[in-house]
Amino acid sequence: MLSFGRNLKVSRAAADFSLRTRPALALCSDRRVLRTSPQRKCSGKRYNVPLSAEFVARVSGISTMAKLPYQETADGLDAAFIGVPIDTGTSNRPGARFGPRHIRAESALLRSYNSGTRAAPYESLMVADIGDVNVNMYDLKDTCKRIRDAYRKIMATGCIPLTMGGDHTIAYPILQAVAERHGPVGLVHVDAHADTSDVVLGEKIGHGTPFRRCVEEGLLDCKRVVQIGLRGTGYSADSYEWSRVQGFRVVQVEECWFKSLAPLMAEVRAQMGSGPVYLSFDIDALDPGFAPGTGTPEIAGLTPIQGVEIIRGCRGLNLVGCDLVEVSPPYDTTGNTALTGANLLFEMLCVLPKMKYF
Ligand SMILES: [Mn+2]
Repeated sequence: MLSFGRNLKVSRAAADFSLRTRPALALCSDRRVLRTSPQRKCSGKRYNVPLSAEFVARVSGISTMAKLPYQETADGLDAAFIGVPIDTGTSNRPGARFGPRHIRAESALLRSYNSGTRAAPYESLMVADIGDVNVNMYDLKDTCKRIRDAYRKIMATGCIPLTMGGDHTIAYPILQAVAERHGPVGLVHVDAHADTSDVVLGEKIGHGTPFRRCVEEGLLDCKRVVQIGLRGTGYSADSYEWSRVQGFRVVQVEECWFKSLAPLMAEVRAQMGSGPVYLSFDIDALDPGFAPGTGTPEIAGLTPIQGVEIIRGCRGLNLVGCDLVEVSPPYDTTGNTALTGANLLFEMLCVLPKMKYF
């Protein structure tokens, strides 16, 4: 049994444990308490605390995001990691259905504190992994309905979802549920592609269309939408004209090359104001040299540093949901794309409202 948490007191006890090879249960004075709520009762903390690799081997245990506890619903949580394992909306290389489980596996390398920003997420918020949406691999429209229904329940609890994709189709039903709760939201959309096509191969639903559908349904506050990192070949001279006509700010990747994106994010924060904001981060925004494990890679993309700058630049915004999509493990031969995704999700957690910094 490895279900104990970490604080200074327990760390000392756990160090004793490792030296004396005493059973982990000895850390908990009351086994009945351990069975009901192992993390919190044992650590004596108010919040869930991931198992620390100082005392529990990274490779051990059931694979959850950041080695957090698993629970079935979002009840009682401030933020939840959740997987949406689909790639049936993908137009090119498949594999994103395996994204959540590979992000979880690589996330075993994450630690509790953000040494760059001094954010302490597990001293600030109640967080857990709530598993995956039960998708329909044979019917994308039914999958969208299932996603919307699942996120309605999450949003009803007040919990902020941190989603592991899955292809980018999922942003549409997620935003349906988010907007039901919050009204039209601002959107920070980081991507190589605008994902605003109307119809692809005669279909309205796919990973190239979610933000067109969102605009049609009034889910976005279009003056508070920014798309960052767009690039690659297009179908016409004015590939991003539709976005601009809606009122979106479009920041093509050429505007990002060789620069810190901190100044851009100051402008984005002014654009977003105090209203609710959703952050949608497609891993293909990063250059495929850094993140090759994705379905529709485009050369000359953002660096991981710029990706982190964008997310850290969202600190102070009224974030109501975040996703990290399009990690495709079959094309991720080293696991580093999934690892990058896991780190970016941790960075997202570290900028949520009510985060404490030490
Ligand atoms: Mn996308």
